[in-house]
Amino acid sequence: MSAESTEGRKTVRVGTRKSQLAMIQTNSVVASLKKLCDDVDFEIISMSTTGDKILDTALSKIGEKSLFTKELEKALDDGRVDFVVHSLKDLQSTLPPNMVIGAVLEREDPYDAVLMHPKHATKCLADLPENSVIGTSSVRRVAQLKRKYPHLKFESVRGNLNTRLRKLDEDDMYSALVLAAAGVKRMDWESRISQTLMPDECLYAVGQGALAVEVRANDFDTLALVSKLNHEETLLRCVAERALLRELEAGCSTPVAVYTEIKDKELYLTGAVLSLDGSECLKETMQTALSDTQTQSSSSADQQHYVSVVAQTISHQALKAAEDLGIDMAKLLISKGAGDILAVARQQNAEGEKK
Ligand code: DPM
Repeated sequence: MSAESTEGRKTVRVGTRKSQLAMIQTNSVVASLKKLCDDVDFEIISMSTTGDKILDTALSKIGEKSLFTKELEKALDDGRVDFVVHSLKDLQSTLPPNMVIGAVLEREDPYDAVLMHPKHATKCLADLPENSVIGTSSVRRVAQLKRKYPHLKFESVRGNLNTRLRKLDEDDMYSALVLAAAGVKRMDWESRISQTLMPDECLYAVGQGALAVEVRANDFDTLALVSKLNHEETLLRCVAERALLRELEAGCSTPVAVYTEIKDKELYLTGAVLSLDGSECLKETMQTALSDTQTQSSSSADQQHYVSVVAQTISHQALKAAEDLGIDMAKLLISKGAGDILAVARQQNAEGEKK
């Protein structure tokens, strides 16, 4: 951790993107930490990322990985900030080797939501006229929704959430947007949600709705501080989801979708891999027992990573079971042809990029 002030209080510097949503998320994490430890001061340092600057290209077509995280990770690496708050779904399944996820907070609503143009306010997707245009840059959403709603068209829409909502309301281009309900709720726009997409029509993205705190792997003081924020159930679900993504060697711009649930100490994972046009869809569900018999050894020397997540206070058996579930799901999907579907999707994304 960083600078100690004259009164012996520590100041922890927190990195964040500049968008309103990112600021809301970071402020809420800092507010939670302040409640848990009153002897630490926090300084929020905001910055723009590549993803914020390139607004005219579909996300899936920008070759660059870690679009929204790279500049922040650089600041973390340089020691300019002590931790960074992210939407977990924006964090790659493999982080730089000296970075870890030190906390995963309780998940907000993980589903996707439909926000209608005011003139369609009372409709749902099924009621929209033929060829209505739905704004989303997510290949995952497009692939799934094309299957369910073949009468609709899908167009990329970029920019932060404020920009997108303005485009929906003021341009006549889009009949509706599909956005993560979590972001919409954090922005206090819940009243704009006309429809929430349930798992039978649209599975969510890996990590969607959960916030994560990224820390330097060797900064044990900050790790100890932020670990207080962990939400065990969210963390175990997200470890399984991230393990699936990592094992499929897929990124945030590939059509991979999930659903997870913990019931009676069993973790359930539904994973899906789709072709970009939705014509192909592999979908499987598996489960594993989360035994909680083992207690922790909390020596920082034997720090274990589970898809870059460090959680000293959560049973390693449970973490391992969650990670293995994601890996087994990837193997099952690959045995059914997921590798080919993803290879074609990657190829098509790359072709789109050249045009
Ligand atoms: C990632 C995707 C999107 C974001 C792809 C996906 C959506 C892109 C788009 C990986 N990151 O979901 O299939 O809508 O064009 C993002 C949002 C949030 C985090 C906004 C959103 C807020 C919700 C959360 C962008 N990242 O998805 O509406 O914290 O999970």
